[in-house]
Amino acid sequence: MDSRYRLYGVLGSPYAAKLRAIFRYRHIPFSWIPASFDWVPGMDLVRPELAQVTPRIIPVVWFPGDESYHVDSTAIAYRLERHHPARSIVPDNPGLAFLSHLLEDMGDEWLLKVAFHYRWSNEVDRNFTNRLVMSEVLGGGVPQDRIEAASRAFRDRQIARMPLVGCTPQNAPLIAEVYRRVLDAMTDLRASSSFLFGTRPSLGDFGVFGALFTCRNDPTPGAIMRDRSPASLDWIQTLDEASGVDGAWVASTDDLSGATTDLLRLAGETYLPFLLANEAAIEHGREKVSLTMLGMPYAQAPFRYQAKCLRWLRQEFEALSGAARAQTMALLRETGCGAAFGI
Ligand SMILES: N[C@@H](CCC(=O)N[C@@H](CS)C(=O)NCC(=O)O)C(=O)O
Repeated sequence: MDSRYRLYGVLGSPYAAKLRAIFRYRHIPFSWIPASFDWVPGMDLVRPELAQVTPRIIPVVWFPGDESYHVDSTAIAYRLERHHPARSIVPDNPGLAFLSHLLEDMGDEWLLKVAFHYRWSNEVDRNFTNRLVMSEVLGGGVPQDRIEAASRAFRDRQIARMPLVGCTPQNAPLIAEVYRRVLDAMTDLRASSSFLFGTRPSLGDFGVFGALFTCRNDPTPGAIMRDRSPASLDWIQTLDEASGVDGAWVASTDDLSGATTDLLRLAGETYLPFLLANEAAIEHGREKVSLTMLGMPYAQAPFRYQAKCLRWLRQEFEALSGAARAQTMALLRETGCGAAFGI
C-alpha cells in the first residue's frame, strides 16, 4: 500500500504552499502533485481522481490511512495533528494554541486579500502569475499557444473575482497598509525570535507564511518586500523548508515576541472588526459589509465562510479555562481583540 500522502495543488496557491511547508516541517512523507479544478472554461484540467472532490478547491490532500481526500488547509492541518503527534505545530499551552489559530486565520482570510490584490491589480503582476500558474497545471510538453490561451482565460476569471474578495480600488489603501504592517512585524520577529510562538513554527506561522510566500513570488509585492523587509524573505525561506528546525514553545503569553503582539494588534484593528461587520451583515441580510479601519474605508459583499471562521475561533476561546484563559483574555484586551470574543 502507498504510505505517502498526496498533496495536490499549485505553488501559486498560498494554501498549497502553506501545506507543503507543514508537511516538510513535520517530516510527513508526501508527494506533491500539480493540480487545479475547472479554472479555464472549456479546458479539461481536472485529474480523474479528483473529479468527485467537493468543494472544488485546492489544495487537496489524499490520506493514505483510509484513502480519503480532504480540502481546507486548516482542517487538514488539524487532522494531521491527530494522525501524527511528533513535531506538532499546535503549541502545548491551550491559550497559545488559540492565539496561533487566530493568527493563522488572519493569514488565510485577511492577508490573502493582500496577496490577491497585488497579484491581480496591475498588468505586470497579472501577466507574470497567470502564466506561472497555468504552466504548472499543464506541465511540460504543452504548446506555447495553449499555455497562452489558458493563462489569458485564467487571468480574466481571477480579475472578475476581485470585487468578491474585497480587492477593489477603494480598499487598496487599507490593503497596502496591512501589508506594510505585516512586513514590519516580520522584521521585528526576525530580530527577536525565530517564529511567532517560540523557536519552533506554529500553525499561526504557516498561515502568515502562505500569504507572504505568494507576495514574495509576485513582482510588485516582492519588490516591496525586498525593499522594506529583507528579513521577511529570510523567514519565508526558512519556513518553506524547515525540516531541520528543532525548537521549543514559549511558556506563556508573557514570553511572546513584540512581533506576535503587533500581529494580534493588527487583528484587533482590522481583521476582527471586519469579521464582526461581516457577521452582522449576514445576520441582517445586508448586501454589503462596510466599515472604516485604520482611518480608511473598506467594503465588500458578505462572506459566509468567514462567519464560520469567527464561530470556530469563538468556540476555541470558550473552551479555554484557568490560567490559560485569564492570560489569553488579558492579551486579547491589550491588543484590541476583545470585542470579537465578548470581552
Ligand atoms: N480555506 C481553504 C481555501 C482554499 C482555496 O480557496 N483555494 C483556492 C486556490 S488558492 C481555490 O482552489 N479556489 C477555487 C477556484 O478558484 O475555483 C483552504 O485553507 O484550503
